[in-house]
Amino acid sequence: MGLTLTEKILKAHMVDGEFKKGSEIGIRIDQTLTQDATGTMAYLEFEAMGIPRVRTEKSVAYIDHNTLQSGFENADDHRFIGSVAKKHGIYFSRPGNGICHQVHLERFGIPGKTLIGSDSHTPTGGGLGMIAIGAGGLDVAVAMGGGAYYITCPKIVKVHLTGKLSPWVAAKDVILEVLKRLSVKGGVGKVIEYCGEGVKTLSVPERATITNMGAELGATTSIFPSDEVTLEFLKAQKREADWTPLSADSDAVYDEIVEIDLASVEPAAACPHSPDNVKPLSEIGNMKIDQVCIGSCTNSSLLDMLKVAYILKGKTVHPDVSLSIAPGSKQVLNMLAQNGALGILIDAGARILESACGPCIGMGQSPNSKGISLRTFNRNFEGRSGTKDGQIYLVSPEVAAISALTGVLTDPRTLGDMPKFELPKEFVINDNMVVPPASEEEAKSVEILRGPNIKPFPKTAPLLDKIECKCSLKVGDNITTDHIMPAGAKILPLRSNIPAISKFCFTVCDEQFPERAEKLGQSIIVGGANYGQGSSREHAALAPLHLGVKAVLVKSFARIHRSNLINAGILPLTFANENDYDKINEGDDLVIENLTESVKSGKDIILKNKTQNAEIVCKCDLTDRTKAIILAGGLLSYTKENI
Ligand code: MIC
Ligand code: SF4
Repeated sequence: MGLTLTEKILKAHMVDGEFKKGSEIGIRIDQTLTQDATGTMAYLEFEAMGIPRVRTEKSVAYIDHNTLQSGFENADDHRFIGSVAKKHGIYFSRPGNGICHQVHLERFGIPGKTLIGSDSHTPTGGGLGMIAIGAGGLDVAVAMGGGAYYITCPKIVKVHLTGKLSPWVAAKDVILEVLKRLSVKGGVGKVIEYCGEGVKTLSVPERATITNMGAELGATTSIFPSDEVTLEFLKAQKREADWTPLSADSDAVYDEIVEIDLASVEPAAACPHSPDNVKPLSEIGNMKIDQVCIGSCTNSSLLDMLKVAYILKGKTVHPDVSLSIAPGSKQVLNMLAQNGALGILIDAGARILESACGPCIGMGQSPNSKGISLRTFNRNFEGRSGTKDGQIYLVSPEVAAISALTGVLTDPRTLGDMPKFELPKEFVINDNMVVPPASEEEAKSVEILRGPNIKPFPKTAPLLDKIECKCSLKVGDNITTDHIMPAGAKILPLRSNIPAISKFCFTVCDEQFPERAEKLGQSIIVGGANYGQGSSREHAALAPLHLGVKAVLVKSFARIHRSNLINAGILPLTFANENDYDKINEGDDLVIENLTESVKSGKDIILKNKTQNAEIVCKCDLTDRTKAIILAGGLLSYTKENI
C-alpha cells in the first residue's frame, strides 16, 4: 500500500509512539519560528529550561505583530527577543522585514522538513511541501531545546484538484470553497493534502494562501507536493539547493476525499463573523463598502500585489472607501518599489502600511462603527478588527482591489481579459534584516535586554486531588481565542505581562469575568463545541491560569488551545453526554474528587453540581505523556523534571 505525502514526512520524523490514526506520536522538529506577540513568552519558557543553544536545524524569531509602538512595551519586547535570539542560536528577523509566514516561505522553508511555529498560520509552509504546524509557545520552546513535538496521528484528507482557475478567480476562492464544504470544525485531527492535475496550475504563493487559511478548518496542517513549480520558486529565491521532489504514492490511501474542479470555483466571500460563512459574491450582491484592507500572511505575496496594482492602475479609490495595503515582506515591498507598482498603488490613493500583520490583528485601521470592511485576511471573528460592530468580509485581493474602486462589493470577472501574471525568474534578495546568532563563544557575553513590562511565566502547581469551586463563566459554541484573550493595539503590548493582560480575559463576552474569577480564587469554565478555535496564543490558557481557572469543561476543543491548556496545567474536560451542558450554570457550586487517581487511571471524572444536585460525567482523554504533564502542573514543570 502506497503512502500519502503526509505519512512519508511524518514517518521520517517519528521519534516516539506508534503510527496509528488517533494515537499520539512524537516528531522531530527541524525548524521553528516565533513571532513577537507569542515569542516573548516562548523565549522566557526556553530560558527557564536552561538550555544554552537551540538544537534545531534552523530557528527564526520574527517581529511582525506588535509593531505599533505607542509605548515602551513593544519596543522592549523586540529588544528582548533580539538579544535572546543572538545568545541562543536563533536568527532574528527585524521589524520591517515582514510577516513571519511570508518571509519564512521566501527565505527559510524547505520541502520535506518539519516546522512548528508559535502562530496558528504556520501551515503556510505547507505550500512548499513542509509539514508545518502551529503550536503554543511552550511547545516551540521544547522543540527548540531538541524535544519532540506531539500530535495526534492525523486522518488524511485528499483534496483532489482538477482543471484550472478561471480568470480573476483566486487561490483564496479555493480555500473559501474548502471552508464552505468542511466548516471551521471540519479539519480537526486531520491533515489536508492537495493532489491532482490542478496542483500544477498553482504557484507556490497561491498554494501558501490555501495552506495558510487551512488553519481556519481547525486542521493540524495542510500540504502541497513539492514539484517543478516549487523548484521554480526556490530557484527564483536562489535556493534551488533546498529542493527535493515530494509527492504521495499513486496508490496512497486517504481517509476522506474532496473533489474540486478549479474551473468551477467562483469568487466568494466569508461573511461576518466566521471564516466558514462563505457565500458566492452573486448571492451577497452589490453591497456598499466602507473599507478595504489588502495584506496579511494569507494574501500579501508579490503576485497578489501585482494583480492589485494592475487593477488600480490609473484609477482612484472610491471617495467613500479607505484602502490600506501592507505588502507581506521587505522583499515584496522592495520589488514593488523597483518595478513601479508601488507608485501605482500610491497614485490610486492606497494607504501604504509597513510589512507586518497590522489591521489583521487589530493593530490600527479599525473600521468605522458598523463599517463594512473587505479584507484579504483569514479571520473575521467578531471584534477582532477593533470595532465591535464592524462587519468583516474575507475576500481575494482581486475582489478587494476592484471593490475599492467601485465602492461596492464587485466581481472581478467584470474586468474582462486577464493578463498572465507570472512570478519573476529572480526575486530581489537581501537578507540584511535577518541578524544571525552570535557564535557559541561570543554568545557567552551577550546580555539579555529585559524591559520592565516583561514579567515571569505564571506560577503553576501540581494537580489538586480535589477541586471545589464555582463555575465562573458559561459560554456557547465556537468560542475563539479572540474571545478568551482579545488582541488589538491596546492589549497586545501586555503579551509579556500575564497579570496585566489577564484583566482583559473574556471581556468580549463578559466585562466582569476577570474580577469575578480573581475574587473566586479557583473556578471552572464551561463551554460548547470547538472551544478555543483560532490563534495559537498560549495567553488564552495562561490568563485563565493566572485567574485561578482549574478546569475547562466543554463539548469539544480546538487542537492548539487544548494543548495549551494541558501545557498550562489546566484540566481539559469534555461532557460524556453533551446534553449535560444544560445542567450547569454560571455561579453553580461544583466539586470534583479523587482527581489524581482518575487522571492516572484514565477513568471518567465525576463532577458534582451541588447547586443543581446533579452528577455530570466528564471525559479527559489523556495519553501517558499528557497525564504526566497535567499531574506535574504543566509542561514547564514536566520538562524541568524530565530534562
Ligand atoms: C492570529 O492571527 O490570531 C495571530 C495573532 O497571528 C495568532 C497569534 C497570536 O495571538 O499572537 C495566531 O494565529 O496564532
Ligand atoms: Fe499576522 Fe494576521 Fe497572519 Fe496572524 S493571521 S500571523 S495576525 S497576518
